[in-house]
Amino acid sequence: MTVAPSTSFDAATASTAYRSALEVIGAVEPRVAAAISQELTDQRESLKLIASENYASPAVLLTMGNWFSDKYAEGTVGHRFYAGCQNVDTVEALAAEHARELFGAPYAYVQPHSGIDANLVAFWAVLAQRVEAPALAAAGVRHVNDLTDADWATLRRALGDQRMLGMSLDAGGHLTHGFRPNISGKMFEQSSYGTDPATGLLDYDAVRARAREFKPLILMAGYSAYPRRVNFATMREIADEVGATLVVDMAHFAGLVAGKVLTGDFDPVPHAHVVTSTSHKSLRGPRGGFVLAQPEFADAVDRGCPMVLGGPLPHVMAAKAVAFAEARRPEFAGYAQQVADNAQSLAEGLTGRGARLVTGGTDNHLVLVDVTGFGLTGRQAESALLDAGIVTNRNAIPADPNGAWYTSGIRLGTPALTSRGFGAAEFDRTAELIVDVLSGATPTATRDGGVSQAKYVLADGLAERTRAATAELLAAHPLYPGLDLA
Ligand code: DSN
Repeated sequence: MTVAPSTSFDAATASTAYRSALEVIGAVEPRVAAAISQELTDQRESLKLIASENYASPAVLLTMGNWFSDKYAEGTVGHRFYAGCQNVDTVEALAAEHARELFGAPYAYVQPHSGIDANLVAFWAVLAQRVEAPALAAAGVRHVNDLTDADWATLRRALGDQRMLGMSLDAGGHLTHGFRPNISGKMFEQSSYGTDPATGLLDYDAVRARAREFKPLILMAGYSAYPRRVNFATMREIADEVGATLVVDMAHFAGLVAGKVLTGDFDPVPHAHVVTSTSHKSLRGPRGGFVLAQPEFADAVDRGCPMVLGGPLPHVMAAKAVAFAEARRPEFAGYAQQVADNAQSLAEGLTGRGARLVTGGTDNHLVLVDVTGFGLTGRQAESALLDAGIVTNRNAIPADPNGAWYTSGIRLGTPALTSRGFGAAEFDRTAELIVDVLSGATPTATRDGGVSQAKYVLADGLAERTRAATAELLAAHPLYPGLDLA
């Protein structure tokens, strides 16, 4: 069973709503109204395989365009620093309630604006709970403002002297897990665990050995380009053994957790001290973040605003409530299972046609293709596929010979096209088209006789033929069918 957002709304009503909205917008700045319309056309016409993107329902999207956007609401439900937050309280409480119920979590904080914000909230909550609180207790005070200057200087040094162990970037980890281009890399001394060079799979013994040696405050799990499940029960055992706090970033696979595809040891919520996520991606909600926590971290997480967040976005919290309510419906589990099944079909379609996948396959929503077998860099593969109407993104693979810019991989995800109603047959056809394009792309020579990492030529007519084939697939599974802006 596939469940597209298109099946869950009344097309005539949504068309009226959007036509009216565009008329109102167009009366002020017609170019913006035109760009909004064009974006729908472009999304309808592209074969979107970006693993982190999806299509939210009209109910989610419409919830974001209203006067909640105008309200400031620093603080928490019932405890705001501004008057007049009664309706914001309603939607924030609803979003948190739905999140707790959806994920079986004791506590949910729905204010983060994005995934990086959710991670920062989590990291500061761990620092507050594990480093600051004991320092305040030792000094016999309740608040940092009550510390002597000398104690405060000591605490600041202690806060800046903590360690995080996370998955390496080329194994599929994320920049916000302690890497230098992100502020988390400046907050923590970071070390990484990778994957087994032979299999590409996480090696839990190696993670344990590294954790014993490095003794991190935070053991970070989660990924943006690892195509397999992670055993969070084992990660928690490792964290407990070395006295670390387990933080799991489930942004990519939250939809599979919500839809009960990832359960037991593979569901992070019962095992992690703190779980962070985005609400879009496989969860199919609005752009935003949220945090789930065990009770001992709840108060510290609640201080996310003003610790690291600006005023919450009430219109987005309202949309989170709508999206979480959608994800609590039984049909969302069908959608999530289809996302995973489709990833299997895509993986089998690719390997059956000679492509090499990192880890040899998938058991989540994404596959990572090593394109060096086609004689291409990730950048060439990404561009060649785009020429042919297939939207992907290049990604490093473990021990990538082409570095983080050109890379040697492309990452493909199934959440968006599954929302359009694609099933196994469509993903097998998609695999065929991808292999055709990659096989028909040839890197060009550089002036000095080398091989370009960026430029390539496509076989005659290949882009046009592939575009025609993708158009056929997309026409059979229209995005938001019946939604008519004209
Ligand atoms: N940008 C997201 C992704 O594509 O995975 C993660 O931050």
